[in-house]
Amino acid sequence: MSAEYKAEGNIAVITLTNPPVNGLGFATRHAIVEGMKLALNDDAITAIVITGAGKAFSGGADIKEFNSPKAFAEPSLHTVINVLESSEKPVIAAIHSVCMGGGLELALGCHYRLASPGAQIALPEVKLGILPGAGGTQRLPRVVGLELALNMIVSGTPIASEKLAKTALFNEVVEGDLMQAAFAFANKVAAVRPLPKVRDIKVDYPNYEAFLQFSRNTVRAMSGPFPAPLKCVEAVAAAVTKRFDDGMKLERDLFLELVQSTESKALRHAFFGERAASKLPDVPDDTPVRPIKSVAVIGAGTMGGGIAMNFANAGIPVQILEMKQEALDKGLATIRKNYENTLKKGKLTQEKFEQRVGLITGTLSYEEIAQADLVIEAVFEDMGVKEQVFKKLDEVMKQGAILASNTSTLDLDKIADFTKRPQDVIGTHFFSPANVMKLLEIVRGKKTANDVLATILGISKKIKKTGVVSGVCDGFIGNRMIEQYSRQAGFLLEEGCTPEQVDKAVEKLGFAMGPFRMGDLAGNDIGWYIRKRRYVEKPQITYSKTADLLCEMGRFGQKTGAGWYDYKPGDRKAYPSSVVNDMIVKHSADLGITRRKISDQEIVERLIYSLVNEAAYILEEGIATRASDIDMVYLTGYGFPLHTGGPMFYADTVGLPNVVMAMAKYAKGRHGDAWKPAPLLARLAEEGKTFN
Ligand code: 3H9
Repeated sequence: MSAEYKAEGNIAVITLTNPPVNGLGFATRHAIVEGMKLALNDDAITAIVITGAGKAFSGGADIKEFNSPKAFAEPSLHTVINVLESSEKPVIAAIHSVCMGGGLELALGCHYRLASPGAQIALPEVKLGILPGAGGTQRLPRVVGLELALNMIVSGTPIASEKLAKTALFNEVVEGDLMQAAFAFANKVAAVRPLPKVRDIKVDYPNYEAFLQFSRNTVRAMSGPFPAPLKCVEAVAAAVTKRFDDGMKLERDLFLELVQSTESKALRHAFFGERAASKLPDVPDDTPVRPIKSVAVIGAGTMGGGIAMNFANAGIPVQILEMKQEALDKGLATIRKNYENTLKKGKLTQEKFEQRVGLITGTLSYEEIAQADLVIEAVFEDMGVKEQVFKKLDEVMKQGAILASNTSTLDLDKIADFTKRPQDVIGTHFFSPANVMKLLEIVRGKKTANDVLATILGISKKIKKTGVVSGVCDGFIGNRMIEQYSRQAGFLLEEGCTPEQVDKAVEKLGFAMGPFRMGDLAGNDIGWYIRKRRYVEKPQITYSKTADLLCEMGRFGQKTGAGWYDYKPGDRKAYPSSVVNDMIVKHSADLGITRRKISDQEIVERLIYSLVNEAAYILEEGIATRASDIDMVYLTGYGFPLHTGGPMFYADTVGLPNVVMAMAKYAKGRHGDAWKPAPLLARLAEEGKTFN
């Protein structure tokens, strides 16, 4: 049973008991209906209170059931709500903590609703690419008004219950004991007949047509590739333009359409992917964690500063260590400026500004950071420099401190072995700008202790990052894959594309930025530096020389005012560059390549399938724990379009046999060796299976 029935004198109490958030799965729905039968058949019962056990009233429909027949098995959520609404005895919802989605729809089917202050009230279905499908779009406007309901449904943002106290959503917002208040209320309304039903309320909104048209225009402009927001407007509109039952039918049709859409499946995949990423099969949930009350960051550069801000934002004091006073002052001034900009934009209060700036201090002495619980090194990406830093950290840091490296490509096991405590060493690879980007790649060394991993996974949540664990390999998950993508981008230039054509093709799919605009933003010299190392270490790997030629021209990107594109002073817009395009054409001629017209489809396939193939190796080698971890890396760190669900989910959607078939075609072209399918990919394609 996922709901408990109990009679407290003349009041029946149905308590949802489906942890963690009392999702309204099949068993819970069934148990609610059974509870209602008991209450209605017992003459001694005069009213029914519905509430939730634990940390939620209800988080809504059980999303895990969405792809199974259980989602719509009877009693469906509609049936449950009908049973409540048509009950001859008053039904009162006692709401606390979380009341979302189907949970709120269930409450709206009750005759009365009481809430504790601070309860999060939302219809967040749009964030999963669907719309409230159990009457939410029809009932919420009837109690909070058309405008507020539309905002809540289109944004999915939770509102604290006390802010809705004046609306007809709640009969009371209760300061004291919720259940006691619910019993008192139940006794008060026990004899009321007829019982109030939300469906009977009329939505009153003069000039609703103008408002709805304005909403359609605004939402259409904002929703990009996602169909759900506009459908939400259509469904809410029906609450004012149609009879209740007709509005319900429209809502149902739109819900069924959206729930099948790839965009919704992708968003649901990302929802569960984000939560799965924090779990490791060999690190149990009850693994002890080390307390992190203070942090030190080595290096006050852009990366170090950004990393420090994350901790200050979470209320944790951070020391930044630099070698020279000048560099330290510059770093601290940049941080202050960043916070000042946020303050000016009104996104930070003066009090928070001062608190955060006050939490970040500077030092020139390793001895002064010795007591920090966690130290993160963000120095130059060079093994010799890392060696010096880690030997020093090993010497000065207190026992039990976690020693983390922000390396993006170097061998973490080697770094760990510079110390006598490799079990305390871990990689924390932040993405630039580190105070903005969601991804934190957590690199697990061979000797990293489980409690160190569990601590960093916990800290990543605290600083609001999506933490994804990677094993040690060159580039870890993200950069190892991006190398294959960059190689293809380079080959495409040699064969006939311009940087603009390549960028536009993937940006049309929804990428935040194509590879060349990205290179100009990050600095083309970084890749150049890495390739020079590779030319020595891995001479068997081939690269297009175009990127080297570009760097030899001094075109490092936005920071030098010129890269793959031209830039004008004070303007970040990328202008196609005739100098670069001439260089590319000449390079093709030097290689004896006849340039050809390349379709957008070929560009997209080559870029994405090169990521997917490398990812299949990564998965098979156990560098990534699961395919959805790889998707989370790309969705949160590399601007991969959310509506596609990440590279692995995208490949699953296209169909792995189709991916392999396209790869076979490209294998016949130049650098065909890059297109040999990874064994895992080949096997899954052959068996008709998917990554996720
Ligand atoms: C809906 O209602 C459709 C209807 O309109 C129509 C139907 C016909 N189902 O986020 P957390 C799990 S659609 C299943 O870390 P928090 C989650 O996976 C639904 N599982 O906790 C995780 O599991 P695990 C509309 C769910 O305290 C665990 O709970 N509702 C659901 O930070 C803890 O999650 C939503 O979209 C669910 N509905 O935040 C609400 N919700 O431990 C989505 C959570 O195995 N949920 N889980 O990894 C949330 O926004 C947050 O989870 C919530 C709690 C605020 C509730």
